[in-house]
Amino acid sequence: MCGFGNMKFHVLTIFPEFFRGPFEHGVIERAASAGLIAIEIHDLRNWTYDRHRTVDDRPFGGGEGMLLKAGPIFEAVESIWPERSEGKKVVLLSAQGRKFDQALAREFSAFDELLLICGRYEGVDERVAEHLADYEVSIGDYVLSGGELAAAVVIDAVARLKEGVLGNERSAVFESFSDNLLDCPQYTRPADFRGWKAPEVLLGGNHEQIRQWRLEAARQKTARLRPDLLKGSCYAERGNDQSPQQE
Ligand code: 21W
Repeated sequence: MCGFGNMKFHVLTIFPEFFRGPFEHGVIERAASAGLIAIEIHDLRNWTYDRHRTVDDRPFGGGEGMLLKAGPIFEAVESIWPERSEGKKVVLLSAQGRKFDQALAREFSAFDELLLICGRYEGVDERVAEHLADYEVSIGDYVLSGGELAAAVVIDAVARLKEGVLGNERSAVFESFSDNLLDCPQYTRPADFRGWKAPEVLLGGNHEQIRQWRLEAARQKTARLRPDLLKGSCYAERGNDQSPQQE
């Protein structure tokens, strides 16, 4: 676990209704009810002053589609936070951002407040990334329709790292990715499901054998599905090739 004390998340979006769902279940809902985290959704259109509440405009130089204007975004951030400080960080969710991962989630969990800006349309005026945001973050190499789903992903991953959010049942310290190995395969009853049997070793009580089986099974599954992770792992098995391991 990384951050101590409460943490506040602000989300700036043109679709505030989008966030009615994602945070009203399970771990995140309980953490919010217990006051460990707070989530405030802000409608970007509150910072427009024309009749049509315009948040977008055409890109200079031509091109497809529309961009979110800088003005309403700057005014929103400056009114949500009249004062900026070290513990408050602005995160722009964009397809061009740095790839979000568990290490960045850990870094974010040390801050007091995050303000997540959700991009839409063909993008956001670059002056937001250059002069307003502390971070520009993508959640992966695929194209989404906007930053809302990405903001929900970031909040979920960061919130569960806060002290007390997971409760005593499981410490975030032991979660996957901390040792560059995927979780080992797991099974529950029945031991024989449609003829597919749970591994015999897991049904016995030999804890040392079980530990060894789990480590080897995790290593094999990681090698098969996520060889990129294994490169950085102490569990990587060196082949006959003795050249230095590189990207
Ligand atoms: C996706 C906006 C692609 C703009 C040239 C002209 C936030 C996202 C987003 C979006 C483009 C994240 C183009 C992973 C994502 C997001 C909306 C570029 C194509 N090129 N993480 N037009 N993937 N996506 N438009 O898409 O705002 S975090």
